[in-house]
Amino acid sequence: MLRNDPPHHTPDLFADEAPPTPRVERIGPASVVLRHFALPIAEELLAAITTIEARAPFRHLVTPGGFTMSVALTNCGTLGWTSDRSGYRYSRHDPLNGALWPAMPEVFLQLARSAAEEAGFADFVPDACLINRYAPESRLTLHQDKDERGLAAPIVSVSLGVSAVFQFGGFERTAPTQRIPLQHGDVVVWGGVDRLRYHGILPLKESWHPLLGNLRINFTFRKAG
Ligand code: MD6
Ligand code: FE
Repeated sequence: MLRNDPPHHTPDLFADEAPPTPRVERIGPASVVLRHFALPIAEELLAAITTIEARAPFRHLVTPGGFTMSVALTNCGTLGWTSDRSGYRYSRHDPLNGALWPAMPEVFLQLARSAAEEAGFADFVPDACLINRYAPESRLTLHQDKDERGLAAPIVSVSLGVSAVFQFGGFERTAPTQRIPLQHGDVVVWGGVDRLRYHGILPLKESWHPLLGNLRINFTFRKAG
């Protein structure tokens, strides 16, 4: 503001806005949302995903119970998560073509490590990155992430594109859930005592993001092996 503004000066358009949300929001004893943490590198991340999906396309997996998931998934890293009628598992090979999953880009590794560190988990080295793509109405019902061997390591989860509502529950499916809106660039980190909490994503609302149209992409880094 100019110091000698006349009294009738047009008010600052932003002066009445709520203060920006805190950069770090604690959602559990060992869980935080790092608001906009990935924003500066969002376009670099999306370019890397384009390269990954050229080799390992997004697909709708079938659950052991015979349902086709509404979310489309691919992976990068040494281990990839897959599902079919015989169960959920981590595999070194993409079942679509038998090839190794694409390598984890350096920019992914650095993001995972720095976000984990910001949340108090030093030296996080993920070996698996699940990439989920949501179209309008896609959802992820409440689940626990328990197929990983490395339950001591945190999970780092990055949201890009259209906003979604994340449900963060307890240790039983029926426990009450917090509803946390996740926006483009937000990163969730959790581990420790929260590592096995139920969580999910409510059906995606039709909406528009300049970089991803009506889609949301989420990727989660884990130590699976
Ligand atoms: C999603 N995320 O945000 C789904 N799992 O689209 C997850 O299922 C998830 O965000 C474990 C840890 C963090 C997550
Ligand atoms: Fe999960």
